[in-house]
Amino acid sequence: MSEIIATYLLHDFKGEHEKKAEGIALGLTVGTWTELPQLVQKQLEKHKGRVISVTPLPEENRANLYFGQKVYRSIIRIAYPAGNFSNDLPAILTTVFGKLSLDGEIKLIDLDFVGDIQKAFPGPRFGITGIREKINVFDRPLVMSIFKGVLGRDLAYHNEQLLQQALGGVDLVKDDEILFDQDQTPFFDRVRTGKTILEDVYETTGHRTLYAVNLSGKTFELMDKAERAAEAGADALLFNVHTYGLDVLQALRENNRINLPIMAHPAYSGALASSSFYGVSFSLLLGKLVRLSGADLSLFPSPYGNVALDKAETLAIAEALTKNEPSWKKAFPVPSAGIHPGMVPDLIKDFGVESVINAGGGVHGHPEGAKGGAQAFRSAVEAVLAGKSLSLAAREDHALQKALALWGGL
Ligand code: 1AE
Repeated sequence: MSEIIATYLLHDFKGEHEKKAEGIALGLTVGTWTELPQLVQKQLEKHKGRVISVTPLPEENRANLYFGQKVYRSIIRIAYPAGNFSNDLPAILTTVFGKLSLDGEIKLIDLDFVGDIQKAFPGPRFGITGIREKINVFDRPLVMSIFKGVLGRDLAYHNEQLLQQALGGVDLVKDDEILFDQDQTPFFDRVRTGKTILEDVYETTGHRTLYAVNLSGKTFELMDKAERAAEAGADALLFNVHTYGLDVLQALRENNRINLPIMAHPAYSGALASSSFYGVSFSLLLGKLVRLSGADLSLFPSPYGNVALDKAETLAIAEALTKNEPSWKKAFPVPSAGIHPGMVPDLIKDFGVESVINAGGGVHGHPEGAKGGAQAFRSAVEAVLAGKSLSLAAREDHALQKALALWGGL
């Protein structure tokens, strides 16, 4: 048997949640039930949604205050037979949270893919292990930096930033998600010149850095553009998946001519997942769904930076990306936004070694520029893994010392 089990958080003002759950299970599958003749009921039985559980939650003052009245809360789980939809996320999401997302105070918390339906979703092509193999780093969190302040600048400026970041020792450099294809630094020029620079760095230092170029443009142009990027020698793709849709990510992942890691950016996901009462949970959207659609890395706001998420939520995203799943490789959690070297001990404590530490301003804002910023991150990681405090490590490390003096952590 193959089915999708949806878990919802329900708030309402009457408290008849069993009745509501039954209404959803029938409404999103066979429509009405008890009024149907026996024969029709028999025919439709295999399409009928099934309420698995309705679990009342304790009253919450915050919810009562928000709605200005007493609110009843519960977690409800409903199973939808896989025979009701084609094996793709647009059909699944339309079934389990299509009209329902517009119908009252209800939030989609999780989806379980039970049985053969798992095979319809590829998961990451490379995953954590595949990316580690590409750069030959296996025993520490990876360090990534982000191009900053490159809008309106020319290719020479862009390339110099790339060089400095790579010389500082970052493992990955990604485009800013707001850098689209434009005249000063066209997409394919960034790919080609970036490749030459990073090859030179590898030959002179032995350090391998991968560059994730922002795949942007009209949806129908993406496939061809990504194929040509792969041919031109791109290392990886950055993809603003939530403005295009998860199924577009999956289509890129499933194209064997695009044999590249894909980095999912969380831009726009806040519009879908920020509410406590509506929308979709962050762990489902930025964790499970981007993983099974094929992202190798998923960025999300950390609990400590300038754009922060609740810590439990970030840990749930990381868990969804890295949990053992027979059908899908693990994807790298990339807690991001406002990260500086002083946060490295917390990042490693909370997200472990199988994560990517990612910073833009925290690299480029370093008093000695991007190279110094990158070095400070690498030193901070080294110190934490050696069990040293950052302030102790900074006594012998100039770049780290300057970073901690600027951003804190000494
Ligand atoms: C959550 C995404 C973070 C991101 O893409 C980005 O550009 C962060 O920049 P900084 O590190 O906050 O400067």
